[in-house]
Amino acid sequence: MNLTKNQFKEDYVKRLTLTFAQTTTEASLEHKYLALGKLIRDYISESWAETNNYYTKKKCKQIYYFSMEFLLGRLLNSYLLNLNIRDVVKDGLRDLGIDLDTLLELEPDPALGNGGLGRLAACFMDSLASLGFPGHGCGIRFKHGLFNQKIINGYQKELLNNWLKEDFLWEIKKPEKTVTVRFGGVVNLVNTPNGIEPVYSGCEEIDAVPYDIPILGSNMETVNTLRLFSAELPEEEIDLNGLQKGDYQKFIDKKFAVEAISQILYPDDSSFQGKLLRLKQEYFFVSAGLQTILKRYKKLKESIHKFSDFVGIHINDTHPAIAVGELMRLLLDEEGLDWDSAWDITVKTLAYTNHTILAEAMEKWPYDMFKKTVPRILMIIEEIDRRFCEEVSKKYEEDYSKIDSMRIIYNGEVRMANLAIIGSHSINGVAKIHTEILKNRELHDFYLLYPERFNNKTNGITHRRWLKNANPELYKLVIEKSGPECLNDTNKFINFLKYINDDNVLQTLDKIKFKNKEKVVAFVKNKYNIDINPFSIFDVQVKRLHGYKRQLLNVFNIIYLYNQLKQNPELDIVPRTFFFGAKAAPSYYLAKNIIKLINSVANVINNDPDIRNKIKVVFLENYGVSIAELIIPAGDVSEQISTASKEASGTGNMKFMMNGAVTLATLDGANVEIYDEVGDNNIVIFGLTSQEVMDLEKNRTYNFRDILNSNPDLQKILTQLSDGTFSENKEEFKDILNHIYGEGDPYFVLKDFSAYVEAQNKINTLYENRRGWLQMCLVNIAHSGKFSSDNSIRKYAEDIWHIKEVKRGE
Ligand code: 26V
Repeated sequence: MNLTKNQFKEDYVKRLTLTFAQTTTEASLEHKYLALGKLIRDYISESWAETNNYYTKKKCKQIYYFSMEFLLGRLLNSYLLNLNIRDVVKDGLRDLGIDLDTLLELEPDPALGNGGLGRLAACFMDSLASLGFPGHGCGIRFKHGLFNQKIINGYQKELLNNWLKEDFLWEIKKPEKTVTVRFGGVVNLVNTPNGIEPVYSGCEEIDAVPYDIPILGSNMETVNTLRLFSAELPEEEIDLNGLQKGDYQKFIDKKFAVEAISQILYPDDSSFQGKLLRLKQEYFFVSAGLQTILKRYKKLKESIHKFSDFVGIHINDTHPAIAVGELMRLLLDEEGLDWDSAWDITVKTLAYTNHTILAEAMEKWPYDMFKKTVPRILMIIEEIDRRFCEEVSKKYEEDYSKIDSMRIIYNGEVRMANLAIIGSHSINGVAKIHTEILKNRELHDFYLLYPERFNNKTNGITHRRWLKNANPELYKLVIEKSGPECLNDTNKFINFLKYINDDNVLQTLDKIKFKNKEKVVAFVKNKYNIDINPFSIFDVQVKRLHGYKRQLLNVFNIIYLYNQLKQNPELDIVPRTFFFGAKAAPSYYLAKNIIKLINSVANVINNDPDIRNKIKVVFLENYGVSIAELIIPAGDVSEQISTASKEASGTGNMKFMMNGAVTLATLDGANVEIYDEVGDNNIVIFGLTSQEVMDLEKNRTYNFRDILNSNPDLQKILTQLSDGTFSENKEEFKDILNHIYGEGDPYFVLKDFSAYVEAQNKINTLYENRRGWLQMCLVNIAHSGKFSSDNSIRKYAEDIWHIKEVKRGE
């Protein structure tokens, strides 16, 4: 937008006085922040209304991205950047004696997601709006997001996240757009003059109240909407009679049970537990979202049969897969369509992305729970299942194993992935290798049945948040050197390659990285009172803590290095700081035990004078989007070391690459594609391939003892886990030891250990050649544009959603 400094100052001072009746000198920092936020909200509002009106007027096909999680991160700086007024605002505030960066730090970071899946949804929202696509988000307004992590004596403690403690600046409540969601009760199908109709009795009705957040595009034109629903007790349900009799407890219990639905985000993204509240959350937002979409559609006055020409709905993993049943219900029961027409519309409207192949994360609801909670939806799913079995048995005659593998209801469970696949016209994986595994192994039978539905859409990240916002100096350099065409097309980052031999550019890269590292040094000193060396290699593994991500492999190498340095303090290595950031699901004992190990190892190493500061270990508490924005720009080595075949894509890998780190990786997920882009000389690859992993798993031929018996270094490390080296309590690391000795090292940590140590040595050698290293960084940055979520979204738009960019005024 066009805004002069003086205009901004005038607007700002006015906003501050009108809202808080204070001048800039009297106002508290909090009020200064709030006034700025409110002003920016004003700037956005007009375009927001215009965008919506335009979409309706032009009857644009609109996409709704249904996701249980949106991990947005702070929004104020993104808004300023996308409005293109950040510099003006910064200067204007400075004139008024206010520091913008201090205000930015006051914004709460809404943590409405667990990890990669939720962050991807947020990146996609940004790209949709920035490219001018009509695409919105739909989810839950959790009162409490992902827990805040505290580390106490090396153990993770979970504290309640309370991001709504102060008003959230960016949401607008829309009570008039409330819809009702129905749970439980009994449904009977009765014959009426209008055909068969469901008659409900004894159900619970809940209000789904929308809160809208504007998603502002960098094109300074599009403002899409993220609509999050909050669960409330309908006013009619408040039993005045009961209240008059003084029966407050009943009322309070009821209110509590209803509001529970949007109280808190489930913090476990690693194991499915079949909890009733979770099922209610899923149906709650899906039903609310679909009802809202249908209401909007009615305003277009188009035939319901054309629904999928105007609406596309995307299912982010299986969490919203119940949409298949709910959309059928709305079309059959509310719109009065016949089964075949309803089914045709449903399949044409829905598309599904798979984000994991881990068996323990698959959503399979107990039949009885499902029936009790959403009886009408179960009836419909049973009919979908019956028809599906009929279709498959015609095709494959009596091949029951095929039918069993694909049908929805099986063994007393409702399998949500099967439901999503059968009810969607498109099924995609999130990296090439992941999609191949889905087609050839995990979903092979479905692939044979519906080959045309399967496609790959490699994940991406928004360079606006992960470069422009998090690493502004590097962004400036890339744009300055690679040309303004990069602004709208990150694929042009490749022009940066021209500077591979330009010492000035290489030096500038070095300086920018160093400054970013200094910021981290100051942060770590201030927060943990640990001194770290900005000249050391910053080796970073930040992601959820999970067995398959193998933080344990990283720690084992650190212990190995420690042992080496103890034996030979003269050992010539480049000083290294190992950073970890990771939250463990509260009930994931192994993961929590690994966190304790990292902290115990850190404690020993950081305080051992023999080590002479050659290595340090830092655990960054409460890893989330904000910490990511600090540490990723400072990373030299990006640890992407999952057991091959297990990480669907990974997106942290792309963020580090874009910020000029060298990836140390297995050939898993999108690492494979990063490798294909930068070539063998600009990435360090090690370890089992996914085929090898899958073969070992299939043949059950892996025996960790074979490795252990032939590797004294590993034997020593494992012994040290129970001999008092890292904890006085010799039982301290029993979950880890059981993971190896009891479970047999399911993620092949021991098997890949030697290869990893070798790869780490290679990193050390490569880093010693400063110029060579900087050239690798440059190559990585230049190729990173390929992994912008703008590219991913363009492909979703073209292949799956069939939508076009909208330019107002055309
Ligand atoms: C799973 C579950 C399962 C049990 C109930 C709660 C819950 C909540 C979240 C999840 C998400 C698991 C799937 C997931 O996060 N996948 C990640 O998706 C990223 C984006 O595609 C991808 O980069 C990561 O590799 C993949 O692990």
